[in-house]
Amino acid sequence: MLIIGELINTSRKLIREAVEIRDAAYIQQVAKDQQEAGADYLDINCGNLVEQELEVMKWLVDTVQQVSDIPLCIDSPDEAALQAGLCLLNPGYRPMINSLSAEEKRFTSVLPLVKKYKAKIIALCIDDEGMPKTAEDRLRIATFLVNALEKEGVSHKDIYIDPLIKPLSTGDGHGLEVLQAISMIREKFPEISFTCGLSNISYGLPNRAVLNRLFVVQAMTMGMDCYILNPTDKVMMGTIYAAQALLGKDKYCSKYLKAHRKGLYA
Ligand code: THG
Repeated sequence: MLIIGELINTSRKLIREAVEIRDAAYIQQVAKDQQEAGADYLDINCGNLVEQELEVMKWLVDTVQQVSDIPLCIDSPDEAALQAGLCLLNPGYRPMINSLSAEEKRFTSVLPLVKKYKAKIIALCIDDEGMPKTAEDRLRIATFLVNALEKEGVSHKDIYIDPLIKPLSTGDGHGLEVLQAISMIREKFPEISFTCGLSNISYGLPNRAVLNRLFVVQAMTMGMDCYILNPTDKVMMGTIYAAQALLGKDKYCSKYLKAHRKGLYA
């Protein structure tokens, strides 16, 4: 299981305010909190600051790297912002790029960055026809993505397919479609990974935490092995450590026990 900490995102009010006054100490505290909570990567996203995105991306990467040595996941809809963040990263680890998709323009513009930075790549199940509707749509788009990336020399092990989670509030089938898609794609490509922005599932509904917590386990049961989420949520982290052990992915329950000793979950 790989955890990508989602908290450094300017769509969050506190982060946006800290960015506006360039409050490095606050950003650095959020980075340290996520690292101590067990994050493997830190997502860096300022995509909603369109005009200033490049400058803010550089500042965030620089600010975070002063206090944290875990790998960064550079998250932007804009290729220039991805490049601006990637070129500042500490050498010595494989960064993650979030993301490319099967949209022709997006695929061709982000692919050179994947190669240049030897990055792990999150590949979104979206193509020029738009958002996927069914599990079959997701399988078709994922198949295109994995084959196209493989042709360009990207190893299956470095591909993280994001099946694209849509809010359950906008369609009764939006949970099940994703669960079916994970299982179908996993069967076809046993070596790839999956990731997703988990909290999309509960958008627009009350008591979001219970939906997020159950969906985490359902998706893991189908083969999800990486999440973009808030790692300081100890109840969520406990659910993940427990599910991992129960699914036979944690030899001698050692990760479960270690995280327990460190007090990482409730
Ligand atoms: N897939 C991929 N990348 C992604 C997403 C995805 N990156 C961005 C996003 N989705 C995941 N990251 C976040 C970061 C913060 C929040 C949600 C997702 C968050 N949301 C608050 C909430 O849900 O209540 C609202 C914001 C606030 O706090 O004001 O915190 O799907 N590949």
